Amino acid sequence: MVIAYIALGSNLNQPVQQLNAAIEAMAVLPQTQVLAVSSFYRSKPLGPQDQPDYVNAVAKLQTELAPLALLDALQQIENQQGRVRLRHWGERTLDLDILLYGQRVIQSERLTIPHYDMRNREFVIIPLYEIDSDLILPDGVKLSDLMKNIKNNKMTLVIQNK
Ligand code: PH2
Ligand code: MG
Ligand code: MG
Repeated sequence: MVIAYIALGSNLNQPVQQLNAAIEAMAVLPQTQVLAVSSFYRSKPLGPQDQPDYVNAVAKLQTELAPLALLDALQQIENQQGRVRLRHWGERTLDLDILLYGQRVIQSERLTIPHYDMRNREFVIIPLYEIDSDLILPDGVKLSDLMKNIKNNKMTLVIQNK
C-alpha cells in the first residue's frame, strides 16, 4: 500500500463537474481508495493567458497500483472524460498528474515523480497542505516551508471541503 497524491485541474466543459467525475472514477479504481480530497480552487492560468481560469484540487489516494499502472488508470480517466488538449500548457478538460508516490523518486520517459514543478505552483501546494500539513517530500523538504514561499495566493475558493 502506497499513499499517492494526485493534482486535478480543468478549465473546459464545466470544470467543477470534471473534477467531481474524476474523483468518483478514482474511487472505483482497483486496489485504490480515495482517502481525502482538498477544497476546489479557482486559479489564474499558468502559461498562455488567453484561456479560462482553472479549477484545481488535490486528492490523496491509497493504492496498490504500481506507478505506471496508476498513470495508465489516470490517463484512462482523462480520456473517458473526453480529454482535449489544444496546446502545451493550454486549456484542457481534465488533467490528472501524479504529484507524489510514497517517498519514491522516479525519472522515466513517462513519469517524473515528484512532479517537476509542484513546489512552484500555489494551486498544488495550497490544496496539498490542506490535506497533509506535515508532509515531507522525498528530498527532505517540508511542505510547510514551501507554503511559506507562497506569498500572494491569487486563488479563490470554489468549493470548500469541510
Ligand atoms: N495546468 C497546466 C498549465 N497551466 N494553470 C493553472 N492555473 N492550473 C493548472 O492546473 C494548469 C495551469 C498544465 O498542466
Ligand atoms: Mg499538469
Ligand atoms: Mg498532465
